[in-house]
Amino acid sequence: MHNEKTMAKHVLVLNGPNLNMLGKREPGIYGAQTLADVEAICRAAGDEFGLSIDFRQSNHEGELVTWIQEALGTADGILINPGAYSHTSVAIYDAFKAVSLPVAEVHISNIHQREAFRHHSYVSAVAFGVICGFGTLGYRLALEAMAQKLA
Ligand code: CA2
Repeated sequence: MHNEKTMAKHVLVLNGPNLNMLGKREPGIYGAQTLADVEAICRAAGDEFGLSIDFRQSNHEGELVTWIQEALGTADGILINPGAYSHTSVAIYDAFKAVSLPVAEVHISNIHQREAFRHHSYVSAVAFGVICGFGTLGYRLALEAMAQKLA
């Protein structure tokens, strides 16, 4: 966390289950870019918008909850693509409620164009904004919005 106006704001970028598979399977839905490519997009956006980026992925709900809890006092905001936990996890919702940091939610695919079970996200209720369907560009757009939010 940075209180000085001149210091870069610190954003924790979290990716949920199976996002480590990006670029390796289902390119029709998620595109050809890998998670390493997404990290590079976030680091470039961080440089452009004056944010320092901590980029992580986990397949484990509890690990994501722990990272959200630890963000209290260490991060200024959280960008999350919660993956399938978007649609199931009250635990992640509760963690965000507990830390009350600004949250931006990103989905690579348009979840509203897909199966009905993907149409609801618990995280959306605690996010200041939600982006879906713009592919990996959504991460960059969300970081621009986060920079404005934290300015
Ligand atoms: O569109 C998104 O970003 C999602 O959060 C991706 C999740 C899905 O459960 C959400 O409904 C929408 C799944 C990520 C799985 O990514 C894969 C990538 C390549 C191959 C297999 C899975």
